[in-house]
Amino acid sequence: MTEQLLRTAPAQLAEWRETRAAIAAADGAGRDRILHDWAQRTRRSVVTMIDGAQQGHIGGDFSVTDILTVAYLVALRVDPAEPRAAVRDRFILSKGHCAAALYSTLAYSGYFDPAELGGFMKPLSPLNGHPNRNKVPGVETNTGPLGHGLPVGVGAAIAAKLTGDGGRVIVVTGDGELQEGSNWEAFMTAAQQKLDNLTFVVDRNRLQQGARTEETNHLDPLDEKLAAFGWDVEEIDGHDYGQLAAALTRPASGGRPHAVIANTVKGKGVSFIEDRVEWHHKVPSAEQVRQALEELA
Ligand SMILES: Cc1ncc(C[n+]2csc(CCOP(=O)(O)OP(=O)(O)O)c2C)c(N)n1
Ligand SMILES: [Mg+2]
Repeated sequence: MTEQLLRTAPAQLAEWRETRAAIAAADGAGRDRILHDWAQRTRRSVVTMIDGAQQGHIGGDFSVTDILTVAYLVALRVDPAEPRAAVRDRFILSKGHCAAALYSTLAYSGYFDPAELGGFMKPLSPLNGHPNRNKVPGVETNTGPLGHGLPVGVGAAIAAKLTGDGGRVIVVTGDGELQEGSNWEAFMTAAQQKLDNLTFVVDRNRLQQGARTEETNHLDPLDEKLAAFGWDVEEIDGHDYGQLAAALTRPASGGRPHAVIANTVKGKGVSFIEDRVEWHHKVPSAEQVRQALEELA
């Protein structure tokens, strides 16, 4: 393995641990407030990173931010001080074009110093446009070419079953990404292998690159298709922290893998970016950066 350029950030790690403990101790409204504040900071970070790099995928970053937030602050049993601990849950962001949201989440969880986020997509920065497990601690597998995260997650879930270490795997794909046939092979294999330690979340924002999913490949009825493939399926509001927390911590059930259709808004949180196809990878102007940061304050 290549030597990691990024190291654990102790102060940030302490903040993440305190925040997780505060969430665990809070009532529903208190938990939602903490998670919302964390997610909005992530979104502001994404805006700043994309502004600095003058490239990125802001719409998909914003739709997946709440999912990432609940995964790392509530669901995953991980230790950012030991990203390669032998026993750990694994999170795979298959829609790797949304690296800015993942990097921000990892940095604010203490995997590395948030100051590094300023290097996003700059020459020699480990924070490439797509996540690389050999460069960024916390990244479990390289993604970017769509359709690979779920098959890798199936393999990780099989490995956890073989070792019996109790590890769980969460994979997030885009909805346009489900046009990749490799996902459907993985759906079949996961059911065949009874991977009840695998949770698959689809970021169902109904937009892909350049079009609505409905115009290209409508996917519906996605719940019935996944159920027919042998999965336990639930549909949630992918911006509702309570629903996300319940879905991402649901205990293994009867040998069936778990699918979560998370209905989201691409560009969530900024009025002029929400649900607009051009914001898949449009870069905000200076004035739009100012307005976005104001709306996310
Ligand atoms: C195999 C592959 N084909 C094409 C692309 C280019 N690409 C990057 S993002 C994207 C659209 C993805 O849409 P979706 O999965 O719905 O993601 P989201 O809406 O969450 O951004 C495409 C086609 C790619 N990364 N990989
Ligand atoms: Mg989409």
